Amino acid sequence: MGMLGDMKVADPEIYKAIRKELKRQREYLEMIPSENFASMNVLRASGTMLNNKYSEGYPGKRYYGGNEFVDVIERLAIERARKLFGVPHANVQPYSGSPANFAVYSALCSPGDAIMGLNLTDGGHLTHGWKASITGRFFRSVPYHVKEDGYIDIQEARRLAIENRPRLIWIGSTAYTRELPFEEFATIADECGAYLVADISHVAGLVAAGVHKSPAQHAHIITTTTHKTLRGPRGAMIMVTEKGQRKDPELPDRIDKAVFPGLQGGPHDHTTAAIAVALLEASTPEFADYARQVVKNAKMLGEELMRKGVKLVTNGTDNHMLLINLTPFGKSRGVLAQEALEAAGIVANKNTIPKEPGSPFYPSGIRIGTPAITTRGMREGEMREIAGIMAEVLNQAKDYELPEDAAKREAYMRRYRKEIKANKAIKDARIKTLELCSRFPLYPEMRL
Ligand code: DSN
Repeated sequence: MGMLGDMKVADPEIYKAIRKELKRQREYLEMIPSENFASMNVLRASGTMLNNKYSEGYPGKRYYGGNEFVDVIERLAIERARKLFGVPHANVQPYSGSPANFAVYSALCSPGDAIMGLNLTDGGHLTHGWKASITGRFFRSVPYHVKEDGYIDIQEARRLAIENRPRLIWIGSTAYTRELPFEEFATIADECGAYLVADISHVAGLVAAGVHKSPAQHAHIITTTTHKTLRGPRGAMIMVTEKGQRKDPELPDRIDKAVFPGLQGGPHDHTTAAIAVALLEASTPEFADYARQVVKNAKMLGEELMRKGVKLVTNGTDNHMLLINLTPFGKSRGVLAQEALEAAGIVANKNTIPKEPGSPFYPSGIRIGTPAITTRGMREGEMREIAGIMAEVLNQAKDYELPEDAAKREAYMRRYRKEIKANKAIKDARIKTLELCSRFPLYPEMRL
């Protein structure tokens, strides 16, 4: 019997949707930089009966009985996180990245405190103080930006930090393609007495493999999701560094209390087990090879795209991600390009670019990444092929222009989708992406 047992009979609707999703993942090039394909063992661990347990508290100090084996699992996850990232304290219970970040605020800040993070449309994350996030409403958010060349404006950040004396400074991003300047931000935070929190959600796998600088010597706290380049289950961790402990010996305890009972109830023990499995995998030489290849692939993809006239923010990448600026490339914008790419079998996401002339919902960029396609085994040769396909698709979409009048946009999109699906070059591109996917089978051993 397959992974889903008798679900085909017991719940045919969900069974069918899961089957279709597996087929979609197998037959599309997954290029959203925050997504990846977890190993079978990570999926197996997160699909266990650990789902059934309540374990409020921490190993050895639980509010429920029956946690003998959950304690073993959580201790292993903590130990592996500490070793992999070189930190003295790890909390593996946050449900995901946003609650992890909010737990950090709740451990360190009071409502109204000044906080700083990279502005969302410059590549920062919602939870780093964006106005639509609760973090931009509960705290006095002072965003810093990137410069004209797309690199973080360290001088502006320093000036703002000295003027505003923030309690907490974030260094991290969702759409920044260059190495994060941990050291420079540590100097700024130290100068103004702030806590420096490195949110390495995107690059955690690269940091673990030594392919991206580690923040462990520079930040006081590190947060990360576990499912992006780290290739684990959907979850998150908060780590306190030695520097953090020196600044405040109570910090580990304050973080733990902020997660539980401050913000969360019972940890998701099945996720904790899967995090532990992923951390063990991430400590292997094979994973280091994988992470190196992720970056090589992103660099190659970027070079090839630029050779074909596609403009990239910062003209390239140091990590797993590329940010395409569509403004010089015809009239098409993120939403149109995303749909055209998907019709051709490439899943990417529309994204804001620095000095965004549109809005977060109708942005001017496309964000792509190589973590998932590298997990499938693709290398530089395939990146050249993909760059060719992408450039052709973007070319097909480039003369379409979203109406200024928001009321006309829905009808326009319906017409656009029809035309794009009927477009010969896009149909040809779809044949090529299907062929590429079939050369690099995903989860070949998985039976549903
Ligand atoms: N959704 C994540 C990303 O795509 O980067 C951030 O929360």
